[in-house]
Amino acid sequence: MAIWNEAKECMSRDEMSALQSARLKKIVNNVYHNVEFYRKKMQQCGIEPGDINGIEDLKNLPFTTKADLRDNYPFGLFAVPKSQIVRIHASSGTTGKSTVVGYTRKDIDTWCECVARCLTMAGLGKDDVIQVAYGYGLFTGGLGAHYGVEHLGATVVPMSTGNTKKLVNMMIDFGVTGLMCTPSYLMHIAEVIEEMGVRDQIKLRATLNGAEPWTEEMRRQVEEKLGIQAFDIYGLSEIMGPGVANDCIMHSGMHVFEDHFLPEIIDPNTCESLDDNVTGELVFTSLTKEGMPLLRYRTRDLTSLTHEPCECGRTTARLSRFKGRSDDMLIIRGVNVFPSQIEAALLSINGTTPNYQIIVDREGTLDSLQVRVEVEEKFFSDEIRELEKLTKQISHTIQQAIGLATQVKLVEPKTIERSDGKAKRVIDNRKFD
Ligand code: DLL
Repeated sequence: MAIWNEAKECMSRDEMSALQSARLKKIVNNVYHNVEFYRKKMQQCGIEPGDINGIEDLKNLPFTTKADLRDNYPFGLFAVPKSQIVRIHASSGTTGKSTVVGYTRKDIDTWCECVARCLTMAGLGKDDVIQVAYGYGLFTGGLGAHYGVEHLGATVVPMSTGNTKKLVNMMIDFGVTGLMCTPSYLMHIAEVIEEMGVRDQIKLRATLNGAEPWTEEMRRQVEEKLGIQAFDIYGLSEIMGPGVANDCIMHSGMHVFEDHFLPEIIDPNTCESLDDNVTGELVFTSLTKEGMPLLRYRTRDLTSLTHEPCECGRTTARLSRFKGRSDDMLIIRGVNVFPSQIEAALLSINGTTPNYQIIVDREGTLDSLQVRVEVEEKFFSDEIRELEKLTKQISHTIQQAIGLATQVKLVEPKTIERSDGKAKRVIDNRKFD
């Protein structure tokens, strides 16, 4: 099995810690002297760069949040003069100002290398033809993936999102073997391939899917549908974009490129560090970023870490599949519910598809939860009894998973709106003001 950068992906834990410590000291010194925001924050905490001697001192550094990025809009957190910034990306979010990220030439090179590592993990190489069907533009998905494919030396087909039939036709005509898009768009592409009856004409082998949470069950379904291997790719604009972590052929967690991004898991309420294999909020410190290095950035993503070496030979820490984001968590009748729990429950049942929507309403003071899910066509042609049996089975399984009674509505295939970017799974009609 090929590894893109064996020296960095397979080093011993001691070597990795030494590298991270040296890089951390450098980055802390850099932000202290070049970013007023960090200098003030560190002064408020009574810390000077000389107090940070290695990763064991990480816990003394202040956190950074999305609000800090917004408050310093647009360029307040840049650590280099604007003349050294060669690219800007931004994410809009649902409220307020965009969060803006700037990259130097070296940052772009690092990003390309990280994406090339991800593609290599998925078994792709320079002989492959890879379609990028993430959105191109301010979103990091399209351009981030694009330049990574070029760096690998493979052939990139910059599809962006939108015309799915054209994408499928080109997949056939160009002999496409790799595809990068969101998991929900991959499901839609699989449906279109089925509708067009061209499954036996595609040469697709591997897909890299991320930018939104998805479950193991969804991965298995889509792999089976297309006869491919689907890999989970993680990233966020504030830290880099796609390519912060990726899962390997063992599919037992996403390897973090720890030589560039130092991960921690904290309790989101107390901010205390948590041990390996305990779920909490993922926090990253940039170790090599020049344009906009961040200290202890709170991602809001909920997952756990392990430092056990992987059977693939890589020694880098791995993240477990994401449970969701702390701000995705719904509180329904006082119970904490993550959409991923509902997805996993749904897809454990034969005949359901990963096309679903969660609708939360409030009647008087009582919250109600409805799950609309598409089921295979045959249930609608079968006797009504079959449909009722399946509805009952699904509500029972969801209730077991989340501890709440749920109204389940089975709908016919292609009733729920498809997305070519991040899917909108939850419609929360409650008013909180
Ligand atoms: O979504 C970057 C990206 C593009 C990653 C393409 C992978 C592929 P943002 O728009 O800043 O950046 O959103 C980042 O998306 O904090 C997670 O909540 C979520 N996310 C990204 N990848 C995954 C994944 C891009 N594999 C936010 N699993 C992150 C679960 C993911 N959630």
